[in-house]
Amino acid sequence: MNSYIDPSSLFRRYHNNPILTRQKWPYPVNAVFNPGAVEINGETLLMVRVEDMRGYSHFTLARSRDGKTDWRIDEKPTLEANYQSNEEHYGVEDPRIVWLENLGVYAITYVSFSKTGPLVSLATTRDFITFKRYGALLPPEDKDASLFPKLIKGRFALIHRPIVRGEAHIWISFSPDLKYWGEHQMIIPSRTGSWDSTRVGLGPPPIETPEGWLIIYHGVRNTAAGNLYRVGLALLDLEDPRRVIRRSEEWVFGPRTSYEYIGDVPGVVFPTGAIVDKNTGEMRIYYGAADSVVALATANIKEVLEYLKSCPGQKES
Ligand code: M1P
Repeated sequence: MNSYIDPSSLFRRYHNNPILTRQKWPYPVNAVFNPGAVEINGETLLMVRVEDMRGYSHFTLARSRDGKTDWRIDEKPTLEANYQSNEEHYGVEDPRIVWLENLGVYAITYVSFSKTGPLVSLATTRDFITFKRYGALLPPEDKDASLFPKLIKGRFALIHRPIVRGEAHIWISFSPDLKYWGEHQMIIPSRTGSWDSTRVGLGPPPIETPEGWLIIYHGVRNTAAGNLYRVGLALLDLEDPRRVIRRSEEWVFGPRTSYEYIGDVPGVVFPTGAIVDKNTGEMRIYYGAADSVVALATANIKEVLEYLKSCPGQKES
């Protein structure tokens, strides 16, 4: 008999959550949440979505030596939206960051709130001081996007979440140059009747592991009390990430605490950044809670992969 791994034991909340709040911000804001995460020179850098008192968002950096304590927050916005443009007219949201070795840059995919709806946009940077904007990658409505941190068979690969006829599933697309995108394919659909029946969307960027690309995603169920945002897992083939090797039937993390239930949008855990300590196997998952604060959960990547290997493979369609 297979030993049962309790999925709710995999992600453990940091005891000093939430780690970042609007009260700690150096200037007046409404909320801080859904940060991109990256490790640079041994420091953890969070690119935090900051919502101002108009309801528009920009990004501000917070840095910590251990990724848990003593956060140093930039005194002013690090990347403001270009409010004059159509693309970023209502602000920028939910960054995901990868290091692109082949270009020697960090790539930030984010949601631009355009006049015609949410778009997936791209900016690159070497130093998180100056940024090169590439504009929108695909037409609206699209969100929850990240590049893979390496080329797949010589091409860039992007996971994203278009809305097609009201349905919100996770897709993958490929590009030779970050400009022209094609071979669009749905890979992780929402599941009727399940905890992720209403919508799904990518969380942190795909994480390369010996077992495949680890995908942490959010799933939404619409309930009588509103939407519930929880977290599930999937594993994609390393060579061909269009192939889903495993997908959890259960959610592994969901709202339980007061800071996940009391805020602008109650009942939301929304991971957008993850950093794996290669020495200890500890994975730090940074998430927005209730669209109001930044919180941290930790997991052991080996345990996560063991659990995923016990999950069903994707049925061939
Ligand atoms: O309010 C919860 C989240 O809702 C949206 O996510 P999605 O469209 O994937 O359901 C996003 O706007 C996100 O920023 C927000 O945290």
